[in-house]
Amino acid sequence: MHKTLIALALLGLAQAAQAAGPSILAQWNFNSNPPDGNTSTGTTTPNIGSGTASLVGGVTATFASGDASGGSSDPATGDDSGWQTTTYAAQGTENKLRGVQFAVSTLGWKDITVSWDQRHSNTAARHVQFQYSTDGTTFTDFGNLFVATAGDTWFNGRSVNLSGVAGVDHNDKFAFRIVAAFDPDTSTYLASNPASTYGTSGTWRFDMVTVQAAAPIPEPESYALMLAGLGLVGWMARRHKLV
Ligand SMILES: [Ca+2]
Ligand SMILES: [Ca+2]
Repeated sequence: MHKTLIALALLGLAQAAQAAGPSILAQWNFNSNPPDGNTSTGTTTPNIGSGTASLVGGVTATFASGDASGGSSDPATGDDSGWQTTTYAAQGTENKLRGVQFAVSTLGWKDITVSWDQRHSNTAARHVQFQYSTDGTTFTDFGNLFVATAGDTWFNGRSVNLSGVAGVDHNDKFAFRIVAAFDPDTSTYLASNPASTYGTSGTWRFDMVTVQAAAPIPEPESYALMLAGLGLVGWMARRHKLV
């Protein structure tokens, strides 16, 4: 009985310790797997975890270099692709209705953060809105607009922290969008390069799209084991004092 309790307690504590760190639920590096030495080929299948990537509105996509124009944070060399998107909305239309979408189950996890690298071409939209969904169909703006300060430039490590946002944790319908937004002051798209004019053929290129959870949501059995462990420690402490 005694040995069984100790074993259970150790198991519970070990599980809790093992599960304590952050975990990547899904990541897209868009690189061909296996590498083929050609950055104009790639994949929208995640390189870590599982999820789906799709296009929003009339946006079209190909693959292009993740190393060019300063490069993304992808450590891959030789065959580093990014997801090259274009065919954005005509000037003055479809605010926040064109971009990219990713769906990733957060079942069993909490405190979700999303990060990504994004290259703006000179004529691509300057303003970027992040949106999330808890049902996979209705999307809500989250956070401030990201604003490009130049064109033909990668902006690496854009991120949003969805900790505490209702419905995001432990949800197999979680999804998010990164969409082109009007300049809030003029209700028109501005070009990423201040010297350029916005155009529908401007491109946004994505790389290292990463969904991370800060912590798992412990299973009831883990709680029970942890409580058993704590109970045992208390019992041993009391016993020690009495001796
Ligand atoms: Ca390739
Ligand atoms: Ca890449």
